[in-house]
Amino acid sequence: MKRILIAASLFMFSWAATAQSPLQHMPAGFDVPQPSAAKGTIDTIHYPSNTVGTTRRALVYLPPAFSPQKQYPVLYLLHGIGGDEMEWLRGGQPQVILDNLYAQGKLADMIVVMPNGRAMKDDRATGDIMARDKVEAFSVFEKDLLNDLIPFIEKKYPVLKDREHRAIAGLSMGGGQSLNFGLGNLDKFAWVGAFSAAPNTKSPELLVPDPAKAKQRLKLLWLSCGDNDRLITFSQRTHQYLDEKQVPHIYYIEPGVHDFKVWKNGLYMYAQFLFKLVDTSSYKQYSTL
Ligand code: FER
Repeated sequence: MKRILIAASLFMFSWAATAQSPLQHMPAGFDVPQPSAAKGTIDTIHYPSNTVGTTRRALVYLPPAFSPQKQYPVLYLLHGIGGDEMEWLRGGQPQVILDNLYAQGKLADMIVVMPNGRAMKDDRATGDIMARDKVEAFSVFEKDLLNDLIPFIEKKYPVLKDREHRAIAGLSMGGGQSLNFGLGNLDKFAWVGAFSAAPNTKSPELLVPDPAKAKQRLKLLWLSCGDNDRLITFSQRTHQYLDEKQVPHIYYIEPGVHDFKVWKNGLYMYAQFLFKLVDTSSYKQYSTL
């Protein structure tokens, strides 16, 4: 019995030690399809949007071991200003990153929804993507997401519906949306991530008007950016405010620019935290290049 206890405590110790060391950024092959890795599936869904008045499209990644008998947490993964629901798939191949992480046992089972975050009738990324109505549509998406898409996903898929089983993250404009919508709706999201957040990110005082509440409700707040991204100021000012107000968060700056290298790494690292016990004492280890 004593021996079993010693073995068990050694196991717990090594597990805890692993859990506390910071995640390494993308190892070689993390985004290359591995023949031995089981593959998830990608559905295209169409949902009715009262917000926009159209039927809208989104992609849904189901993990390799998906079973309709189980219930899953959900990550909503958002694109940037030049993209649409296909952008992550085309530029980041998240399904490859996720399949590989599952093959290594590093990811909690979850469903990943990739919507179109430009909530307007013509939501294609064509013409002047910086036009005022197109940029405005990225903020209209908050209503579409909360009132149309999430309820649709929750009817169609076997998902857990509480805030602790719902995450949001995105790249650039999608990063700004994730911060705005996630921090603005702490009753809906406990996991919030922004990769290279864009100028649509609300000012820190508006994003987090009640730091004590954010601190209490958030499971994880992740900010990452490339050190040579000219938009880094939006991550920086958010990070500074969060530090001042002592809201735990990960601020991960890596060598890089405004591109998918940084965003894929962001997804690789952020996804591994999701829907697990998080040790906030490891956060400060990320705040370096
Ligand atoms: C801007 C510069 C960049 C801006 C948005 C972006 C709305 C977004 C970039 C991206 O999503 O990649 O001035 O204003």
